[in-house]
Amino acid sequence: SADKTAGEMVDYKITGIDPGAGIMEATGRAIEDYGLDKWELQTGSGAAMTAALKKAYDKEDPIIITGWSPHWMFTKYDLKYLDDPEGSYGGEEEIHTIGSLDLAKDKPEAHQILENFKWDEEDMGEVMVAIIDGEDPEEAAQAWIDENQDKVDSWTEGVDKVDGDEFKFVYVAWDSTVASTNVMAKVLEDQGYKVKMSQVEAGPMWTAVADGSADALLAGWLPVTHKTYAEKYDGKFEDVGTSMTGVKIGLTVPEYMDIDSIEDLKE
Ligand code: PBE
Repeated sequence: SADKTAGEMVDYKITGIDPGAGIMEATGRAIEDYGLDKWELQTGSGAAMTAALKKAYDKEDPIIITGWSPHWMFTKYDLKYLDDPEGSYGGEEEIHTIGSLDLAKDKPEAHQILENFKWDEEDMGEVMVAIIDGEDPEEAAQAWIDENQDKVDSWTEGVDKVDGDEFKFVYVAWDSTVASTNVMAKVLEDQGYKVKMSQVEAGPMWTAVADGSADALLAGWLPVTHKTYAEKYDGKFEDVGTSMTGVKIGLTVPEYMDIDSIEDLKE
């Protein structure tokens, strides 16, 4: 009812994702920064979170989730970020491509393509929405490439083809990362690489690139989201390039909820 506080409406529960995600660390920080002592951040997965969101949204029930953009959830539902006056979630984030220290020397062609790789929220959104609408990730990636050959050509222009060299991506099953990794896997395959994609958790993703057991990851969210990982492995990876700017993380609620700021959770 209208006189309940946000906390009472959602049982003081924030629906989170996998524990290694940077947004989980940022949410722990928000709980401290805003003095949300009664609140609990629940861990799960991106898929479990969007399932909970759908269930709540269909009934106009209250829910508070850990959201990020680009994400298809902002296309499918009317959602808003809660204001973050304390800056617990940083501001504008960027998505960086992180390579192993040997990448430039061992696989210069892939390194050049990854350095050139830049796209925008709309591009990634097309791939993400196709996947959530039921298309196989590989097919969704191929369809996007077919329709955006100019953009792909600008990444590969002047780069020599290779002959079956192996290339290993590590990625986490975040919908945004599934989209980018599938697209770049296809691009590198077209260049002649034999590409392997290993799905892991966030910590092991950074570890694999830092110890050289993987060549690259496409989901280095900086400067805030993955700051802890970037500092932990400082000097053990190459920041190859920025694939997208103006991305964001934060607490997210349906528009029909009558709160606007993380400060409103204190009541
Ligand atoms: N995310 C998507 C990740 C980075 C990419 C926002 C869920 C995270 O929080 O670590």
